[in-house]
Amino acid sequence: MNPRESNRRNFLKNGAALAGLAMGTAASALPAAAESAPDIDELHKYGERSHLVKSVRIGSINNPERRLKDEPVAFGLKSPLQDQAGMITPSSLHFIVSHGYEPPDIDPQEHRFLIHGMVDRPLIFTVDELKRLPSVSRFHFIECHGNSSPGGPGGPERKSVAATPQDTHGFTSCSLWTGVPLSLLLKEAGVQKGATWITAEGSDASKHSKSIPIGKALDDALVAYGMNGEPIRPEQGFPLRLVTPGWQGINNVKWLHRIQVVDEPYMAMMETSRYPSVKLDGKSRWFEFELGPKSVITRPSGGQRLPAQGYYEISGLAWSGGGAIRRVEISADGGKTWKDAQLHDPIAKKAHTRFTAPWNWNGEEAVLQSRCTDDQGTVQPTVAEVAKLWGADVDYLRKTSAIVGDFNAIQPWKVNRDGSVQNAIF
Ligand SMILES: Nc1nc2c(c(=O)[nH]1)N[C@H]1C(S)=C(S)[C@@H](COP(=O)(O)O)O[C@H]1N2
Ligand SMILES: [Mo]
Repeated sequence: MNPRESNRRNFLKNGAALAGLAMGTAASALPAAAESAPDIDELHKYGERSHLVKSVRIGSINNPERRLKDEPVAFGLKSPLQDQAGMITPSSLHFIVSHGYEPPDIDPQEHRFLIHGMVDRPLIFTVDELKRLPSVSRFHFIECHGNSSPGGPGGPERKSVAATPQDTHGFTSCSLWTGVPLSLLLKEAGVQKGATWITAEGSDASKHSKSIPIGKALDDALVAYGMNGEPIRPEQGFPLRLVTPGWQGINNVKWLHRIQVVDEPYMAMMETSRYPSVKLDGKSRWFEFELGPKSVITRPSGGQRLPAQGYYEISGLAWSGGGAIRRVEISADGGKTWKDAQLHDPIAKKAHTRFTAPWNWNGEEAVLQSRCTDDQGTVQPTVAEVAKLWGADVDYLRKTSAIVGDFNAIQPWKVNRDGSVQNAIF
């Protein structure tokens, strides 16, 4: 039993003793309680939220019905976006997608990180050695490119009228990542002429591997050890993870132990057989990387109920793999008219940005939507525009059970006269 648990038990025991004594006079109970007081210091050494706050990740943990085809075990938990304040996801609520089920239990003292392949000087780092190198801290979202897809593993709850933002968009989260720029490590190793790709490999049971063009590795990729001010959580890749800002989640290799510099993509399992989206003509799209602009209103949103007419703040999150969010527009009339929302600091590149807008509900039916634009000028598409890209029609997207990768269409929430809010899907 760890000290914290044992303290909690003592605390409970003492609580029971106190309750028993309290049957006598209150005065005689007090000194007894003081004698066996719990170690309050111990109890508060690592903080916890209020026991009255219940928001949790939900999803499928090794559920055979929800597994991707041929997958031995799958682990996917969505983040409760509707309960989040600001733009940082609490580490304990960061979404999880892991193909090797449980996170490996890695001792950071034992862990080694290797850079090899087409380099002049292969390098091996301990975690402490990485921490001696020049570091950066940056806000970045990580998003599975299957997030908000109308088909695929998260499809059934995503398409329900009862869906919440967690159901529709819960495979994205944003953290302050701290680590060493991969470009610095590659410079140190000396990338050889002709090198065009890297492959990054994790030390989980499934040895998750991902091929990444060297341009990204030399641009803004990070070998991260910190997450929101503390070591990366085990579910997120403790002690090291690759962060590829703005790129599909699959590239952000957790429990990173090896980067090989190569001259071609390695056609690893996930990037070829599992993750590519199959288009209508039966062809897969391989090696897509950057995620487009996306936003979702988190309040009011599906599953909530407005208690009365009057003032509400519309609040939500917007993000883009292309850069920073420049603008978010809100419509409360099903897309007829749009008004600019206010963007809240920090507005970071390839990070969630919080937006808000005032709204007065007059008790009539309303459809709430948000539409974001990034600093490249790319505008979040309508579902009809996504369908067109896909070579399909909206009805196909509505019915498909396949993953529609990078699905970033505008999300509508319908407010009914009784104040209930539901997923208007599309
Ligand atoms: N080693 C390893 N890295 C991994 C994965 C994995 O299964 N193993 N899953 C990838 C996928 S598909 C996604 S979407 C992200 C999810 O990151 P998170 O679990 O920290 O949210 O991690 C990526 N990195
Ligand atoms: Mo993913």
